[in-house]
Amino acid sequence: GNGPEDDARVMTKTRVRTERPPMYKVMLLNDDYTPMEFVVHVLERFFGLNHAQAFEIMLAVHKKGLAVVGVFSFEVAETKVAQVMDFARRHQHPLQCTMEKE
Ligand code: TYC
Repeated sequence: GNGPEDDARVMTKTRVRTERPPMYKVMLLNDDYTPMEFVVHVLERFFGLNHAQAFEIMLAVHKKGLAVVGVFSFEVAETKVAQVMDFARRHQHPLQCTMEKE
């Protein structure tokens, strides 16, 4: 019939959470003073790039003003940025490294 009990079923399905955590682009910025070899060294040391890959990214930053070095979880990205900024500061180079949500 059409009694009040007809619409009494309650939706109980819960959507399974399949979203991935946000990822963050780590970027290097160009400047006029940091030596090219220093940037290549940074890329090898903190991003595990081989010399050819490091040189390629350094040149891209030099020509375009900035480039994405890698994409990481928030914690890893934050650590990379801090490591690069600290290393650059200790060597008195103005190299800048930033992160941005993808
Ligand atoms: N522009 C710098 C130079 O000519 C090299 C450089 C490349 C600096 C990349 C920073 O992120 C950078 N010495």
